[in-house]
Amino acid sequence: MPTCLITGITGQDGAYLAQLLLSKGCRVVGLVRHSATLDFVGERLQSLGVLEHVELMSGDLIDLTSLIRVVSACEPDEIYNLGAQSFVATSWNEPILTGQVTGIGTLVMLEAIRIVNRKTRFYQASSSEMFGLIQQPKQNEKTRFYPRSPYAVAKLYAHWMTVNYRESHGMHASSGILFNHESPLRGIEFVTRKITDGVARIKLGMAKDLALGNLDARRDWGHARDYVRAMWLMLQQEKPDDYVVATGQTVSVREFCRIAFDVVGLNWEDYVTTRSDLIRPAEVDVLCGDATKARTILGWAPTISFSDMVTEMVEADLRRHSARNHVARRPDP
Ligand code: NDP
Ligand code: GDR
Repeated sequence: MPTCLITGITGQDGAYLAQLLLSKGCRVVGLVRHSATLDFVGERLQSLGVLEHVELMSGDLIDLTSLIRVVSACEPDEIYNLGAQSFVATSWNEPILTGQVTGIGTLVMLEAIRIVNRKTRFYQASSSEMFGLIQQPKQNEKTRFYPRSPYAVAKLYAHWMTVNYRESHGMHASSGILFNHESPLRGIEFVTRKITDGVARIKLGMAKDLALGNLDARRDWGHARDYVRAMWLMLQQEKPDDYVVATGQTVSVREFCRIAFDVVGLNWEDYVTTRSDLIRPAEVDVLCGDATKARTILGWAPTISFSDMVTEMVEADLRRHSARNHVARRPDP
């Protein structure tokens, strides 16, 4: 029974990955940051019914000693490094923290592995944001990078460090260059979840409109449940490598709005407004991935369609808000 350590286990991908690894019979250990509100640490894990099946150990990606302690104690066969300051817009306001956690944090984990046991397999959560100002219409593993945000620059540093440790120290270190992936567990600040949450609130009479930034931005959106499977497949290969994971289709924010409002029978143009302060200092206009390598070598392909994903997200937000409304309106006994 392999032991797997997940950093970022409290995030969207961490929760789905924990569920997948448990279903494969793995022992799952999660790194969690100390927090004064520790009660809420497992909300996503709880929603998938896996919280009581994972072991949580405290530590922080920017603290080498905590990582050495955790890696020594749980002796993982595989480490999935998903922990990051992952919200692109925040990275302009907190560029140094983003560099420390998202960039240097990866190096700290690689060092912990080199010191404790360099046979441990390592997965790095690289990002399509590294392509930024795209250099070719469909991006694959050979496409030149052009990061456009402090987040993307930090991810690029972490990506090359992963490659470097593979080449310098012979480590089984792989990097998944994942394009955007969403789900009902997506953080509320990301545009897809902001839209589906907004749709639910408008439908239930809790909000009148929804303010967004650049409606013309286009992304290659898949489902997180499909994408964590690709992470696991990468670490099951004999040789470490880098893989693009994407659907190969690109959809605009505007089109996402139309489809999400359609789910509840509303016309998006009656509700969506734009606000200039939500426009980014440097935008990534369009991303579209070519996952031929993942398909060929890993046998990976997405299974959940875009429209099914949007429907699942809208319905989950409707249920969540309806339940809250119900509790709020219940008369005193
Ligand atoms: P989330 O933002 O949902 O989760 C981020 C996780 O990182 C949280 O568990 C958070 O913990 C943890 N974290 C933050 N700072 C630290 C720290 N200093 N030490 C330890 N843990 C920390 O991200 P996703 O699940 O969406 O993404 C997972 C990874 O994949 C991230 O690295 C992201 O950048 C990358 N990625 C995501 C894509 C996507 O579309 N989702 C696409 C490509 C890459 P806490 O709960 O305490 O805040
Ligand atoms: P992204 O995701 O930056 O691609 O990073 P996000 O959902 O934040 O933005 C996608 C696009 O939508 C545009 N947009 C808005 N975005 C947000 N958040 N809020 C808005 O109101 C809004 N209006 C328009 C953005 O400008 C952008 O073009 C995600 C993260 O998960 C990263 O960690 C990951 O690496 C990449 O995906 C791949």
